[in-house]
Amino acid sequence: MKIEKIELRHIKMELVSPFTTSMGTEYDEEHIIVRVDGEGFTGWGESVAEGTPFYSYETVTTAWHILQDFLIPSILGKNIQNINEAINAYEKVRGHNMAKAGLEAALWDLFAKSENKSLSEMLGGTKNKVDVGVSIGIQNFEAELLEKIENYLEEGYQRIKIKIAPGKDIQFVKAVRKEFPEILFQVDANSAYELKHIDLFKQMDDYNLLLIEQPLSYEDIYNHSKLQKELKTPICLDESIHSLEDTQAAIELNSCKVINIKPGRVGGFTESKKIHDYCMSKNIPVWHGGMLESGIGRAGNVALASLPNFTLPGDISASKRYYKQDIVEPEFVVNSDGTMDVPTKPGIGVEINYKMLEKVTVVRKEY
Ligand code: OSB
Ligand code: MG
Repeated sequence: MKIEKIELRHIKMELVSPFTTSMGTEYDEEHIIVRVDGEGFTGWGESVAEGTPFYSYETVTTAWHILQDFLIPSILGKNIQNINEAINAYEKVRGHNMAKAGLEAALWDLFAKSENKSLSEMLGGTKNKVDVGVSIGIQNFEAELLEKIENYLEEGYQRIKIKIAPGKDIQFVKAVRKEFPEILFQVDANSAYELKHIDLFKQMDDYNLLLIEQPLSYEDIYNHSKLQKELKTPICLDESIHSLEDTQAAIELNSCKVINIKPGRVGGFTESKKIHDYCMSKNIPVWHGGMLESGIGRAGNVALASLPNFTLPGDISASKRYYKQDIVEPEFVVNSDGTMDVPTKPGIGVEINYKMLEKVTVVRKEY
């Protein structure tokens, strides 16, 4: 496949409602859309680096720099036989996983389209529907949260995740469990706590949580192993896992019992598949995280989540849960049974809504 042209777009999309986590409040989401053209085919990917370096050290600006000055020059104009050849071309670049994952996603779409296969098929997916959940930001009042949950459950979501932060945690957990004793329910701390908060997490053991996501520091594996030893509830790592090696360390040390996979955080679908396969061999369930993606990134997430060891519902929600209008057609919807259909058309399996894409583009550059 001759890589003839690459385009980057810095996009900014307004969220339907502000999203508050222990890291702050987001009103709109900035990402980079990567387009790769070759031999009459067009591939699309999304880099999930955000406007701020709060979830990850990467930002739209650092990802743009790494893409423009290192990743794109390593493959542009070259003849690339497969994805691994592309990855090898930029293997000297350390870190910057979100920049890498955006480009790799566009290449997967390009190769899948050229082979007339769906992305799910290319990745080794085995499911035609994936189980989905919803991630709800921190609310000011319990009543607001309960109402939101009620509405999402009515839409079919199979699992509720709430964000927590010190002072906004156990009382919300109690209120949700009281109102909804049976639902699949989990919390995400986004690294807001320390080992000294262990009693709080022990209290959470009484509320039948599916898991506690990333309670401690964003690079930590060791302290999570100390915390997990004291808890019945499974810990799930998100921020701390950047690679297969991190996954192996976390599982060997019993730092968690579940892994959240986000292709952006681990550098692409190739590394995601390795983590998925390793976890499967160790009987560790995985689920697909989310980064408030547009439909372009979401399409890739749904395809990846169709692999067999994604056994817990993902943070993969309908387009309308995030944005008034998505930049793909058809938009992603949740079925009443809490599943989402895996696209079957070639590549990402959805069309680009160019009018919307143009509308949300802040900067566009061609290489
Ligand atoms: O920690 O899972 C997270 C969004 C941005 C950054 C980090 C996280 C999240 C979410 C949203 O929880 C999940 C989604 O896309 O629905
Ligand atoms: Mg998380």
